[in-house]
Amino acid sequence: MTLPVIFILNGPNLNLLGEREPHIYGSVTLSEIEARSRARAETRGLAIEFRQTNYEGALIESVHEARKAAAGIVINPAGFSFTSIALLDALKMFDGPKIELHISNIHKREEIYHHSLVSKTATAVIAGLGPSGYEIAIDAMRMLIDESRA
Ligand code: CA2
Repeated sequence: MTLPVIFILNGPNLNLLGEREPHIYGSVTLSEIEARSRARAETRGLAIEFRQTNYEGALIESVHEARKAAAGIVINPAGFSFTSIALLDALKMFDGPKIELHISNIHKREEIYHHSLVSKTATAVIAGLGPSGYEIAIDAMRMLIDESRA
């Protein structure tokens, strides 16, 4: 039996995680987060497609691809959260569960980080749990997929 696939999409600058601002984002790299996500997905009977891009169009194309290939999307849109109506529009066209994820608690930070456009279409939002948020998002995605099938 083929496992449901979850797309885990990461936006701009997250490739540099672990290199700067450890007081906000921690010292874990995105590769380490990917490895932890793979291990967690395996225990939950899910397959993952883990991607990072610094380009808005590439992120949108991954969302389009997910419409055919994924049972759910976990997305850390990073800076595009606050600017991209195009990303919001693409996510609106994805019918399955969508979890918006931020490593930091965006609401505790400066005003420019308080209004995510992506939240307007997200099934759920996770913020402030650090890199563990990815593993928690995978657990939550398993629950949402099971609920949608019940
Ligand atoms: O907390 C998050 O996950 C964010 O989505 C990260 C974004 C920021 O614009 C959001 O407000 C919250 C920024 C990612 C910056 O990535 C860095 C990588 C290395 C060092 C510092 C930041």
